[in-house]
Amino acid sequence: MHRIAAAFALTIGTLTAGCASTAPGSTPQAQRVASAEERRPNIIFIMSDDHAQTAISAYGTEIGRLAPTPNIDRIARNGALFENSYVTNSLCGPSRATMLTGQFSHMHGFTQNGQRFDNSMWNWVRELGNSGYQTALFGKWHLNYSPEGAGIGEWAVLDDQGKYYNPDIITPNGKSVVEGYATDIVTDMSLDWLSERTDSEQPFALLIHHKAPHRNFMPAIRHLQTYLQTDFPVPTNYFDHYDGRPAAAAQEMNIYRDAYEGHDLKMTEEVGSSELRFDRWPNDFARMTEEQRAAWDAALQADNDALNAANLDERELALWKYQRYMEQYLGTVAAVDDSVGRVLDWLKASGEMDNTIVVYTSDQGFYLGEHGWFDKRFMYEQSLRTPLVMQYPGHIPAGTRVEAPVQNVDYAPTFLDYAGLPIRQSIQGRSLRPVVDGEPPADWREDIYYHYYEYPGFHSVRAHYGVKSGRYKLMRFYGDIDAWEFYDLATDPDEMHNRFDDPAVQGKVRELKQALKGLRAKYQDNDGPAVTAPLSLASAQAKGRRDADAAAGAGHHAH
Ligand code: SGN
Ligand code: CA
Repeated sequence: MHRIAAAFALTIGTLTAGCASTAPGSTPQAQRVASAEERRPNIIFIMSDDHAQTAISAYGTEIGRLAPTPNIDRIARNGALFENSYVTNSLCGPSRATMLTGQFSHMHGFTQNGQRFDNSMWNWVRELGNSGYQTALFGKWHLNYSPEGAGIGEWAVLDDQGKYYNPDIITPNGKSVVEGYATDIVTDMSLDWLSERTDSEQPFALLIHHKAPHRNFMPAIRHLQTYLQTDFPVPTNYFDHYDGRPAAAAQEMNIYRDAYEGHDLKMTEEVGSSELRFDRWPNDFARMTEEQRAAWDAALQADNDALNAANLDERELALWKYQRYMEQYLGTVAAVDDSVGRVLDWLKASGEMDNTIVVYTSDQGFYLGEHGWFDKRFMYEQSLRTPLVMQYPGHIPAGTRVEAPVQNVDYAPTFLDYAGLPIRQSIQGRSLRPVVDGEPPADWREDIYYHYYEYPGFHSVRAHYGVKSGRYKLMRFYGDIDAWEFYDLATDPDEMHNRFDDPAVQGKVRELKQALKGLRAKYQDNDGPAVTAPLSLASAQAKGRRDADAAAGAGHHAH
């Protein structure tokens, strides 16, 4: 099924054929001899890219009900679901660097995409490797060209953002195209590695990093029609006017205005034609085989023809685009869920289940039409939140729900803790182990700190920092749009009413400013204006600028 370059085959071995099933991909290993108590736990860290909490059925959402994720839910059922799981900077590269190092963006230095991560920096995977773990990473890296020098035992990564179909895969032996669907390829490589581990007495740490459901949201052929008939509920603020929120007004991530009709929404030119409308980066489709493309076109033709035949007005078209976006996005999630199922089935069949910690998370959340948006970046709830479920049978009680606020700086210390290693000084997060054990330390954080930097950049979201403290949130945008926002999530969960200037909440605003100052001092973040620095008047009228590709970093879409 997969065409593999010779160099690649040498490193990884033959990939298993057939990807669609949830059956174990490979022959189970012999049962372990040692008991769980005698061994340190294996770790399987599964991370997808841009997966909204709202698109996971374990989170009890309406979208989850319409597009369930039964396998991700298995992890939650077997172990813990984190109800308040947040990122520190809602963007791919910074998040990944944070998860590896346990540090906020300004400490590890990778604040925006397009920068180069210093692979020689300390990371938890290398640390576990040094202490006797077998380690591997398959899928998206996106911190620089490859993980070379990061101390990961074996790896094969998607080039840059990664492609859904026939992706370029980089290994220590070079780069080559692997035919197939990215989510399935990454899963096959992971299961092959698990099956072929030579010393099954050594614990392992395996990182499975999917490209999906990242833009341009291309499902596997088998999932192209899965949600075509589903009517997804349109968010009440899909047609948001952004009153009182100048940075929200200036973004360029609106589904009906900024998503490309061909590249993102897969709309065609006219009835009977399969030619895509505006396809900004044609390579995502051009790289498909003829067979793949024919199957793709056939699956969407009727739906596209119907749209082209209908004479929709602007509002109707915007609503149609929302449905198409959801169908495509959730179609890619379906393959990720299949993948999680295959991994869990493998664990069960191999006898490793009880001695393995399995984590499912994403590099951040994502907008599914809230405020009219796709993408992430803002400190509003949908992109600040990230899914987090974790199982460790016999250690984390099944069905645990964690309310304590956690952040992705906590992952590295958690893995060190479970592996019996000391938590190093540089780490700014804390182990989640006592938290899932139901005994969070008395001084567990109440407030979370956030800082987004990438502007100018894709989608024109202004730099901002902020604090979330229980039901309240305070954010400061800075740069050409210099503005504060304050929300009471208990009365305004959709963050539509910026109450920063409301006299009734000035006590709370002062309190949160104090908290923000404290967090910036605690985490040693001096980037951006001081909390006490006054707003500059000149910035108030700043307008968004269209699509700041130029600033998004060299090598982006260079294929
Ligand atoms: C690409 C996407 C953007 C996305 C960034 C960052 N465009 O540039 O929509 O915001 O990645 O995503 S795409 O059409 O080329 O996919 S991130 O996950 O790397 O942070
Ligand atoms: Ca991402």
